[in-house]
Amino acid sequence: MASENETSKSGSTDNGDTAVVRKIALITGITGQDGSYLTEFLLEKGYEVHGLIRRSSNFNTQRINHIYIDPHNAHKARMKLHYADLSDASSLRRWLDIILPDEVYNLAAQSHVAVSFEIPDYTADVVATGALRLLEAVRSHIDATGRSHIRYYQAGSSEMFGSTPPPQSETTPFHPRSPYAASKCAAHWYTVNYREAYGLYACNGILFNHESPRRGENFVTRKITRAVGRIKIGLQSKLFLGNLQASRDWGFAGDYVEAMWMMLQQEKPDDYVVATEDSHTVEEFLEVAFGYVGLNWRDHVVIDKRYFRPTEVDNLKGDSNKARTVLGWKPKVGFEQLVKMMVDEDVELAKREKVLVDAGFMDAQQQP
Ligand code: NDP
Ligand code: GDR
Repeated sequence: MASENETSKSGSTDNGDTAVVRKIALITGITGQDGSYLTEFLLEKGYEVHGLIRRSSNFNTQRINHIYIDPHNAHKARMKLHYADLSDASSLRRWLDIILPDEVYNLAAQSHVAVSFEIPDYTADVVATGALRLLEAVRSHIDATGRSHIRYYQAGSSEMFGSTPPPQSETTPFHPRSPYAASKCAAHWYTVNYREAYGLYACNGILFNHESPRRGENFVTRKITRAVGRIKIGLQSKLFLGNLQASRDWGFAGDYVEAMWMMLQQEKPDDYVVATEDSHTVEEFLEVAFGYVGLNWRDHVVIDKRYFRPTEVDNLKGDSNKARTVLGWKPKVGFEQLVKMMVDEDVELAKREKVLVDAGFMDAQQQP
């Protein structure tokens, strides 16, 4: 049976199946945490999903390998990957013309706040100008093809609120505190401008921090849960961290990608804050994560000044009333459940590493 995003076409394919016209999504940043959850979510809804990946000297598709089907199996493979880069405008336009997507999700970014102080120029090029390049590619693609039904999602961030005190909603002024956050503000306003200037169906999701077992290992939550797993299994003893007093509104990435999709299903495009409305300090995260496996974080954590930022964002806590009432979205996973989910997975991962270390295939310092 066709799902809500498929339309059955009369006739049959070479292998006798009924042909189906599917909605097509194009995702930048498909190899990232959110890209992987969004792809699973859209495949489940019956979409054909195309992801843009950038060239890397190592394979960078670990988060989506489990859903990858060799394209030679053409009738089974509904996720397809293509080389492109947000710094390369012509590649973006070319893939739009070939893929003909119904929905475009711009998730690609140099997404690490601390790293953006080290590579500000590159961060602005990818996060701010990259979003502009993609918006312009969509606009010119529509001009050339008349495909005006195309919808665009921009991955905005609670970092844009920066030093403005909580609770933060769609009407809260931005005060960015890093090159990353300032670049996300630019991307936000480019998106608003393309909506107003060209009538593009374009939405900004202003998402508060969201985590998962697939979170990059240099974000604080995953850094902590990786260390908890490795300390518990005996592969590590110390964890070096920076500011423990910052508060974040942490949700589960799997819940948040659903909100992205919901934004693009509305009659009119708009901007939405997505948040749990519950905030905790890094120290509270440590308490729950270490406590869950019977450890005391104070025995292991060492404060290292290198992890402090030139300007910090002290306190983020969202007001997601609009998303809850208009989209009907709400988070399913709470703070403690999220921490425990991540610790459980990372204890299992550390056990597998231990097997490799014991067999001499891996150094205890090394992480696969
Ligand atoms: P990740 O860092 O996990 O993923 C970023 C993705 O962008 C990766 O696929 C990466 O590719 C890709 N990428 C980086 N640079 C380029 C480039 N120049 N061209 C093309 N692709 C590129 O981020 P998340 O999944 O956590 O976040 C998704 C988006 O949401 C980001 O824009 C982030 O800034 C934003 N966001 C995230 C929040 C969160 O809490 N997770 C909260 C609010 C906003 P590769 O795998 O090769 O590195
Ligand atoms: P954030 O996430 O900056 O909120 O950006 P991160 O996990 O990096 O930092 C959260 C808080 O923890 C403090 N901290 C440390 N952070 C890191 N990374 N490493 C440490 O050792 C450490 N010690 C303390 C930080 O100072 C900060 O206060 C994330 C990213 O996903 C962005 O892309 C996204 O836009 C925002 O969330 C919303």
